Amino acid sequence: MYGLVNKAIQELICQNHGQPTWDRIRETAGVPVESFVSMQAYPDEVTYALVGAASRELGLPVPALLEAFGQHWVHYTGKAGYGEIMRLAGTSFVEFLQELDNMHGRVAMSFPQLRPPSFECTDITPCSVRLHYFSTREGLAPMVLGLVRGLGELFAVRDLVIEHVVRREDGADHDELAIRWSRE
Ligand code: 1MF
Repeated sequence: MYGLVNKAIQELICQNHGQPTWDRIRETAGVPVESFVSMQAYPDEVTYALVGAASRELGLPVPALLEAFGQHWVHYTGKAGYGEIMRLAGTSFVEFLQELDNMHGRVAMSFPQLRPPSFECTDITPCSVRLHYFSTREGLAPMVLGLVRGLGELFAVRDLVIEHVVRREDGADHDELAIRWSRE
């Protein structure tokens, strides 16, 4: 994944636990890179190793870390200069979710090594949506939960509830999140 992802993980951990903890995590993960380059594509193994090492070092389950990371990603990319890409993608919470594939398409035009996931929205009502998540990668659905939570904050969605109702780890071909809220 692009270095931007690893940088965002680094920032989250440094913010919450400090530089010395991050240095230990990087070392346990066997990652020699001290500062990631945003526009450089790194092997996925680097990202998975960092998350695994953080889980052991902090005593937190991997899914909990991924969810926190997804939530952080929305705010991180907002301030890292991708706010414009994000704003182009929609003016409301559901509109944004519906535009995710187009947004990734725009990013992929400039960054050909991007392997974007794909999203589909069904069962849309004024206060709910079902989000289908298709990915070439495994185990990242908890991150998408966090991403949706972060977007909810961005769009000031009230009483957001997200349920992971269909799971690829149970043999389904993709993940599905049932999302509802009281008002936007
Ligand atoms: O393949 C990749 O490198 C990759 C990196 C990040 C693919 C996807 C993503 C973003 N995605 C990560 C979790 C899913 C991974 C998977 O299932 O394969 C999050 C997608 C997302 C979902 C909900 C709401 C917002 C989301 O992301 C917004 C977004 C997506 C991509 C970027 C920024 C915001 C992005 C921008 C520039 C990139 C890479 C990703 O590369 C750079 C970095 C710096 C300078 C130039 C290019």
